[in-house]
Formats: sequence, C-alpha cells, structure tokens
Amino acid sequence: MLSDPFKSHFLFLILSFSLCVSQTLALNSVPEPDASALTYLWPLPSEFTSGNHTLSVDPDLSLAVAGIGGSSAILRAAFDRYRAIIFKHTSGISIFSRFTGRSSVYDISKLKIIVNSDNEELQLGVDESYTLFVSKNDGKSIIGEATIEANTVYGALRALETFSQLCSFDYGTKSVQIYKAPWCIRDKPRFAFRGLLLDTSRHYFPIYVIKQIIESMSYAKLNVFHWHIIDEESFPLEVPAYPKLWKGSYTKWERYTVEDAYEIVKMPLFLFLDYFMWCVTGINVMAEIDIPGHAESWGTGYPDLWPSTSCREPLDVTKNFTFDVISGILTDMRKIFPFELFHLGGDEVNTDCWSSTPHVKQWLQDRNMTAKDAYKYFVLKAQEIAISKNWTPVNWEETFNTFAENLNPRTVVHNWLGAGVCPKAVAKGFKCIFSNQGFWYLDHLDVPWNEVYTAEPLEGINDTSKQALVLGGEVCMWGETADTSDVQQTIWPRAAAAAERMWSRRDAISTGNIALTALPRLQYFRCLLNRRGVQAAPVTNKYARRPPT
Ligand code: CP6
Repeated sequence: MLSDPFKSHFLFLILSFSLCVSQTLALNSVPEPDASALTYLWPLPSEFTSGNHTLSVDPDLSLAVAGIGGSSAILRAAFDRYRAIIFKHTSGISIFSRFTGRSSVYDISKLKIIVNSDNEELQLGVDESYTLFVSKNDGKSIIGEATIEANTVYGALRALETFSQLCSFDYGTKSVQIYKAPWCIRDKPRFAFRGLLLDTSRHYFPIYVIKQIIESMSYAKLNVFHWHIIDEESFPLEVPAYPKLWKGSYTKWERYTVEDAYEIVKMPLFLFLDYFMWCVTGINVMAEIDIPGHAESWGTGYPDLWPSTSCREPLDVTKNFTFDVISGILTDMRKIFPFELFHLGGDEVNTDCWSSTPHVKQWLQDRNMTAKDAYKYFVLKAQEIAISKNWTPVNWEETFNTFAENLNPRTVVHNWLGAGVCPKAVAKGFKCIFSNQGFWYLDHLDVPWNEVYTAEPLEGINDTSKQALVLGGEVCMWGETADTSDVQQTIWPRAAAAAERMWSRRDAISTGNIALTALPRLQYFRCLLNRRGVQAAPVTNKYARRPPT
C-alpha cells in the first residue's frame, strides 16, 4: 500500500507528465533542436546564419579572454556560471572521463571572449550588443572554435546566454552538442529597458526566491528588475533613517535588511565560506516607493504619516514630516540602488481622505488648493527629492494624465492603463515605458502567451524620433494572487513572450504565423527553463481566455 502523501505525489507526477505529453501531442512533435529548420533561440537574435554541421563541446571547456575588458572578474564568474548551466545535465561526466579516457576529441574546447571596454558600470542603455561565431569553416573541414566579441562585459553576458542555448545534451554520444554549425550571430536589443516587476508587499518573497527570479530573467535577456518593495499592505524593507518603518511588515521574519537588498542588487555567488564573487547577471534593479496612494503600511510605525487613524491613505500631504521621511528613505536607498531610474509610483490616488480629514481640508482651503492640486504638489515635491539625489524619476501614467504640463521633463512615464499614454507622452517629449495591463500584467491569468507576444510598445508611434523615447517595456507580477509557491510558473513562460518582443527585431517577429515561427521556440525555451530549475508553466495554460492561434 502506498501512503497517502506518496499517492498524491505519484498522482501529481502522472498529471504533470500527461500535461506535458498532451501539450507535446498538440504540437505533433516535441521540438528538437536538430529536427527542424527553426532556430531554437529565445529571444531571436537580430542577424544570424547557420550551417549543417554538428559539433561537440568539451566538458572541460576553457575560457580565453582578450581585449581591455577581458580580465573582468564579472566575465570569469559569468563563464563559470554558464559552464555549469551548459553541463548541468551531465555532472560527473568530465570527472568520469578522466578515469576512463576520453572516447572522443571534442570539437570545441575553448571559448574565446573579447571585450573591448573595461567600463563595468551597469546603467540604462549600456551596450549589450555582441557577435558570436561558433566554428569557422576553412573550406575543407570544420575547425572547432567559438568566439564572442562584445563592447562591454554585459554584451558578453548576453552572448554567453545565446551560446548556452545553442548547446544541448545528446545521449547518443553522451556529450553536449551544437547543431547547425557554423553559427554567425550578430545581436543587439531593440529596447534598452526590458523589465519585470515583482511586488513584495502583497506577499513576502524570501531573497533566495527573488534571486532565482533575477537569474531566470537573464535567460530571457530581460535587464531591469523593478522591485515594487512597499505598498499599502506591508513595508518589509529596513530603513535605518526611520527604523520603525518596517514595523509595517507582516511579521518580524518577513522583512528585508539593508544587506538583503544589497544582495539583490549585487547577486553575489558564494563559492566558499568566505570567498565570493559578484555573480553579475547584468540586471539593473529599479526600486519603487509608490506614493502618495499606495503607502498605508508606512503609518504602522509612524502614525503621523496618516491623515488620521480612520483615514490612512494617501500619506498626509500637509506635514513636513511626510517629506522628511521620503527624503530619509531615498537617502538610505541611494546607497543600495545604483541604477539611474527610481520609481515614485503615483497611481490610483484617491484623495477623498484628504478632502474629508479636517486638518487636511483646512490646509487645502488656506492654500486655495483642490485635492487634485495637492496630488500634483505631492508628486512634484517627491520628484524634486529624487532628482536632488541624482535619480531620474519614473511615475505611473496617472501623473501624466492629470498634470502632464507640470511634470519634470526628465520624468519617465510608466504606462499601465490601456495603450494610449505612450503615444501621448512621447509626443510631449517624455520618455515612456510600456506595461499595458491588458497584455503585460502577469497576474491576469486569462491572457494567453500570444496576446502577450503581439502587444507592441511602439503601437501608435510612427515618428522614429518619438519611437526613440520609448525606453522599452515591462511585464508586471503583482503580488495579490501569487506567492513563493507559484510565482515562477505565473511569470514564465509568458514573460518570455514579452522578452522577445522587447529584444528582437520587430520585422523579424511580427510577420508570419506565430504559431509556426514562435510557438515551437517558446515551447522549447519553456522546457529549457524547466531543465535549469525554473518552474515555468506549460505555454498553453488552462486559464487562457482564447486558445493561441
Ligand atoms: N498595486 C499598485 C496594484 C496595481 C497598481 N499599482 C494594479 C492595478 C490594477 C491591476 C493590477 C495591479 N495592485 N501599487 C497599478 C499600477 Cl488589474
């Protein structure tokens, strides 16, 4: 007899297996990298050519560096990280072969990486372009050689991801193989900002989960982790300047210390007890405080921030203390987050609380201000504080929709309501980030992958000089309905659909039948995520409101 827990586990296994099979059957065959003319890379590179040779990769693959950026510790750590990923399937093979003698000579034993700059500063618009050549044909035979060339170490990181996706394990030869060589790939992103939002206020996520999410983002070449740290429900972050703020956390153990936050930014890889390297994934962290509307939890530690105990949101606009706290938070956060963008929220501000609280009402009357004026006053004052700390402010689109003419011209407008705001914002000279909730809100489980895929950040913007103001886009994993147990399968694989939209050439991914040009590759990428330990859901999920076409 099987014990009950075992039985349910067994059932689960059968269920997930049959789900995978039915998905596969629906496609007729499981995508195999050598079985088709398709290129199983996600996102699709800008330009590439391939051949028809198969090459094996040495499990002892070594790194040869060149160029003034070649000696980078980041590069070395990234190479080790990717070598582990490429040979994840085969741990022990390399050691084993030392005892048995190698059965074959490998075609590729060395990866050469040339990095042309030693500037390692990671910021928006950093050069992520690269070229990747795998094997040159000298006319008679294939000479095994793989070469990456990039202008920055971050371009080299993207190239390593592409290289790892070319590699697959073959049980026939018990070796990692690269099909369709020689490869010539020349690649660069379409947009500089390719984000994913995680909301750690509605549910707490342990830092190891956040780090796994950031790591998985790098597989899809996403590059901005938008950390929606705090909201009305909880304030999990330590702020040394105002140590009572994190009293607003759910519990004492559902919190982030300053050191935790620093670790999220730096992604260190601990190699030995006291030796670690920056396992840089090339992902920027954009922090957010969503003010004044989504900030009730701030008042748990400092009730003066509430207009009154019965009316707790938005933050009290009348007090200097409110802005002192904002300034203190931003000063402390500046030490943690080096990214040039900082998100000040500003969405869904319901000013009823201001109009109905006597001392706030009086304050408004004294200044001859409406509640809407006070909303503007609050947002602009917060923007000034952020700018004084050398940040470029990002605000949700309601700020633009309500008082565009007063917004600081450096403001980045973050779309989320319908599709309309980016065309309007760029027409007025503002930069914009696309996150249309109808397509790119991952908590909307009924949106199928193909609708995520076809949503276009440049929709309605035809002038190329205006198109340049669209920094990119962001998929949003709001936290009300997801927690540690299901966050990865809610993010993936649909976040990957948006990732290709933001990375790859528009003309290359917007033509043809995506059920043939994209779906098999996305299926393959989703399986690749699973192999790497990311719990990505089946591409066609049961909640989809329409079957993918
Ligand atoms: N929290 C905050 C949210 C949302 C926003 N801001 C949100 C609104 C509507 C939907 C999903 C999320 N939960 N702070 C909007 C930017 Cl459908």
